[in-house]
Amino acid sequence: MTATIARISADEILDSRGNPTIEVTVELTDGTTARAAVPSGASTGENEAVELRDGDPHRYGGKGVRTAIASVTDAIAPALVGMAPFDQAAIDATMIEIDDTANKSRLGANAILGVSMAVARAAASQAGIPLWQWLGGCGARRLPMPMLNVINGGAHADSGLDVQEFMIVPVGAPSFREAMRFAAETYHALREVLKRHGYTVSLGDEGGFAPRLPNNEAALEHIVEAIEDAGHRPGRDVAIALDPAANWMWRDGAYRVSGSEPLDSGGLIAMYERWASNYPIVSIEDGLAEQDWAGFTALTKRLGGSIQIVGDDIYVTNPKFIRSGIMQKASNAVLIKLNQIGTVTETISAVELCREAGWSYIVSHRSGETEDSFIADFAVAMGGGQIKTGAPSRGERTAKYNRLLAIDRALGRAALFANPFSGRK
Ligand code: 2PG
Ligand code: MG
Repeated sequence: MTATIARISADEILDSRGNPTIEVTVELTDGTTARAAVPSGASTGENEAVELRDGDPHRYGGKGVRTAIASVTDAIAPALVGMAPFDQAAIDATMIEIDDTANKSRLGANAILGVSMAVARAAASQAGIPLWQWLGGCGARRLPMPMLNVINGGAHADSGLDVQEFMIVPVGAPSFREAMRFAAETYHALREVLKRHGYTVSLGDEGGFAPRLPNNEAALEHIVEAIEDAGHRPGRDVAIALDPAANWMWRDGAYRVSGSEPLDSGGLIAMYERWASNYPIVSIEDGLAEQDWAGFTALTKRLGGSIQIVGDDIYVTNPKFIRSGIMQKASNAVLIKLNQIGTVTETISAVELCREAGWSYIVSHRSGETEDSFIADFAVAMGGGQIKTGAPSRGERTAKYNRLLAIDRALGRAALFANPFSGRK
């Protein structure tokens, strides 16, 4: 007889910023136990599914998750006990039905996602196969190209930089393992470059450096210098990806970028165009603010032929918004975050939409993470060939990279790894 769900419980643990988050445990009737912990963003999109916080100022500054835990134990568990863990879609649909809101605000997306992920793990464990194989099937064997955030700005650091994430992409590496070597070497070279120029090398939320540089161009310059110092060729071996997270720059009807007059969409796009011609940039995420759909379309028209244009806050992994994006040609790629939408099933639907449109998709961490490495397995399972999960430093980031190294080892010669940008530039 197939095991069914016997018990679901939840605990309040800490994320990498020291804020509480939820960890869910699912136990099956045969004793199989699986856990999952939920991450949390700082630069969130307006339409993300709601993360339930207690709001009690006497505990964790209002950020406690006891109400989300109560959602799991009092509302979700009674409905799911007795169901088969293999019925991921039915389990997620049941939680969506009980919640009965458009943005998961009754039960909390943190409660729902914790259960959804833990159920997937329990199912994989019951089936006796790794999570990436359970979610991706026997064809899953593509390791993702990593995008590693090496200079942190925006809402992730007090570096004063407008661009939230300056990432390196080891495009010329022949394997995932070598990609991690290229990245770690460049990261260490960057530390020396920054020190040489007199900057501090303290870290931001995602493990990248948070130097108080005079402007965004200085960050790009120093990264190119670091790639060379590490013995790699800028653009050929290691390229650059940006997440300006432009919501952060949009104030009082204009984009505010230090060292420049207030800009409209056209001005900001012209600035990206300049950067793209001066530096080896392969991808720009959230180049415009989330309400600036026309700006997104204009940026895609302008640079989308040669560069990956990614939507994050504008789509919030929600098939409804991704569908509009496809109609409006607002980008050519989507950032995929499980907790923006709140269930494994809906996240897979978002990925399927990208595939149908011939768009790229990048599985992503959040700036507030845990040691949970679910997204590493998820990235291999979805086969999109890209992941972004921070610097090659700090345990909550290396947990994902190290899990991918383990999957790479398990796949051995069957592993596939390719430069997703080779056809573009
Ligand atoms: C982003 C993410 C992850 P946050 O904007 O892409 O890097 O940041 O989790 O703070 O939304
Ligand atoms: Mg983003």
